[in-house]
Amino acid sequence: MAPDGIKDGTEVDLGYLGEADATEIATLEAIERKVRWLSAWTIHNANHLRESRDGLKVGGHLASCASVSAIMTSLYFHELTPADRVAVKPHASPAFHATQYLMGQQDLQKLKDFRAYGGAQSYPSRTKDGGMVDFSTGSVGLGAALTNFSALTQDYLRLHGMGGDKLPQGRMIALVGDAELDEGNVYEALMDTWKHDVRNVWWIIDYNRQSLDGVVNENLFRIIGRFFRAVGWNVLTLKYGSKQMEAFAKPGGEGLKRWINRCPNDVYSALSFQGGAAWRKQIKQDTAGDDALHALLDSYDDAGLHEVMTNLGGHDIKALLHTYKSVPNDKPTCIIAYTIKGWGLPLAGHKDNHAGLLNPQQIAGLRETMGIAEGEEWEPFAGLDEDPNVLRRFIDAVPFLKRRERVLEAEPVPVPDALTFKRAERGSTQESFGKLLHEIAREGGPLAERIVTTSPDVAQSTNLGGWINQRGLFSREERADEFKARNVPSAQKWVRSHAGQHIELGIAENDLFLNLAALGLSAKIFGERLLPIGTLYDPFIQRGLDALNYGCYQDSRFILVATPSGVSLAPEGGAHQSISTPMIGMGQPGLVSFEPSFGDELAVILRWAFEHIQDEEEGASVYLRLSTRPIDQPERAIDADLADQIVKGGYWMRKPKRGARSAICYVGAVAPQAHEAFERLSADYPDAGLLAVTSADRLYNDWQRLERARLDGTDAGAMAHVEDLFEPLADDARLVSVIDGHPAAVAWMGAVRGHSVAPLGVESFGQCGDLIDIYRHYGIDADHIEKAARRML
Ligand SMILES: Cc1ncc(C[n+]2csc(CCOP(=O)(O)OP(=O)(O)O)c2C)c(N)n1
Ligand SMILES: [Mg+2]
Repeated sequence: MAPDGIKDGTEVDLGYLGEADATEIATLEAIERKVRWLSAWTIHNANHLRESRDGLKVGGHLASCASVSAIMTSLYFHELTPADRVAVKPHASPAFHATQYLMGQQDLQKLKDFRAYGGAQSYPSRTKDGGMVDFSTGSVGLGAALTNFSALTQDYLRLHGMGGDKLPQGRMIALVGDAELDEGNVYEALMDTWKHDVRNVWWIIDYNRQSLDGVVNENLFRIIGRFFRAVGWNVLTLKYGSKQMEAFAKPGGEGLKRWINRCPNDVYSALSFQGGAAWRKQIKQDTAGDDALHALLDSYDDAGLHEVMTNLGGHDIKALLHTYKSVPNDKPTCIIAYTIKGWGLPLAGHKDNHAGLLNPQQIAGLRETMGIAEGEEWEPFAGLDEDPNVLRRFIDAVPFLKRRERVLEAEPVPVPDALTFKRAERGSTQESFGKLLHEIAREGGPLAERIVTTSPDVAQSTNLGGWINQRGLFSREERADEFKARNVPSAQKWVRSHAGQHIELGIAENDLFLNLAALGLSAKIFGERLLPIGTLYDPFIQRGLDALNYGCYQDSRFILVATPSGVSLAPEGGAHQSISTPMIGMGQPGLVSFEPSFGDELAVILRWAFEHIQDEEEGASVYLRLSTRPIDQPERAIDADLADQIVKGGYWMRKPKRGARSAICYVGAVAPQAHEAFERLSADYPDAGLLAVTSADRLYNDWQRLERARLDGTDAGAMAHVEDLFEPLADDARLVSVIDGHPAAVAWMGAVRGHSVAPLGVESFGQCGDLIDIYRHYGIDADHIEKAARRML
């Protein structure tokens, strides 16, 4: 009978077990032992055998690895195809590296250097470990959620016909720790990707019922299972291993199954730690009078009973393979695989085992149980009965290794020499952004085709409307704009189709950043380049900051447009003001930030950004902090030199005379205040300068890169752009810096040539009012700027 896979609502039907290929199962079981051993030995080596130079503990998560050794083995050595991509739960890193080592994809030295400089990373990392890692993990909940968005990216590419036939439909698979489902971002992701009817995602939950601090709540997973079903997922619960299934079929077996199902999580964990005699005592005590069950228990010795009781489905290769086969369709699938944290190790089930290590006696004991001779600990196949040549051939033939190249490449998308838009006499950077995208959409061509925008319910209020009107909303379900169809006047055309190029999200900034992260990895994961642009309100960067950091950490490439920002949204009020985001822009690795004042500057920066996010070697993601404040726009032609300086981070709007003793350096929306103060000041001090800072981040990093080269003696006498800029100033010149944000983002400029600075900016929340009151309140109006400049002179 062909197994239907699902029984009792969600439980996987294991009635098929006799059908599995016994030789393959035995080989996979042998490999599982090596994965478990090698992760234990890697961690032991790092903690006990490597010299500690700093006295710090090294750590590693032994119990978390043993919990998933069978799941990982069944995936990598059987189930995965080259098109599948995996996010491995962070603390299973050693187990992951063991699988790669056995596959001949990881160097022994990297294992020996686990958690050391240049060694295998503590948590799987795309950028540090290399192409074998599909998705970095570390911050729990994010890796799992990223697979949903990566599946959405795959759907997007397929429905747009990108990649054609050569784009295989892989499964985006997350190997998830059960406590990761405490993270709220997980549910945000499930909701948003449900709206997009995403396909080909699997989450395999390592249901060991333990987190870091201890054993988790019994009933939690009932709720979690319901949630998955509510958002249309297949939920397969894999509870029992094949040894347990065999026991259940014997006289007394029903009673055993009943006892297991009623056993509280903490008791099961504690007994897993205590072993055979404790199981026997507890079960007998709880089932007085069930002679058949007691006879069944007594048919096992202590070791045998322990083996059966800990043979949960997630440790049973046969059961796992069948579960994968039972997945009924391409809908997202959650497999809840019961496991024991620390399975097969002396610390199995102990509530404190999260960071637990084995002592030298324990590791020696484990080595002996594994049949490994001293000195052969790193040998891939030591201690196995199977012929090493047969094992090697088996591994070389696994489907996962059919294509070894995991990091794909895509042709760069050509970017025009200049981006144009209709200049207005007055306008905000946000408006200019909308116009620029509108113009790109109108012109069409490769750049327009490869841009994909996304926004958490603020597409219109961040001026993406013009773009969306022309390019449409992406949707699996084709749908006309009902308002338009009924001739209801609206400036927005929301036509949904496969061809749409805007992915609308719910109000979930974590989802925005994860979606950007997934879209921005498209070239490397799917071999098709997308140029993602995400828009949100600047203050809500902080809402999704960890997800933003996560995207940058794996070197995903996207453009982030954050608007409105600062206090310049004045009447919108304090709760929406962003103050520290300029510091985030500077402090976030993998993200270059800009805050232009004028539309023509933005046009130059955006053009550069499209190239920069495609630059494999030197590139990064780009963050544009924009404003809704309309200001007078300069009438000028931007030549190549000025464009270059705008991209480098700053230019003299009014160049100081040589020996000038004063300069005002402004950022973004406060340009008019800086200009006004400068006009007043220069009446008395005609030498003074006015510096437009388009990117404090670029100026700072360029300067620091050179400073480091000077320290290392590797500089070639070059000057940083900011050093060049300040070169005309007198040694005792003083600067006033002004920004609609935290002043520390620019205050460092005084250190470049030893000038003193009056840093003006916003340091507190959160008044609403008109710009006149608000700028005065925070001391970033023309009067304050002028006063600060004069006081210094
Ligand atoms: C966002 C975040 N918060 C906290 C941690 C620290 N942390 C690492 S693992 C862990 C517990 C994870 O438990 P579970 O997901 O069940 O994994 P297990 O070790 O049981 O497999 C915690 C709290 C983290 N890595 N990320
Ligand atoms: Mg757990």
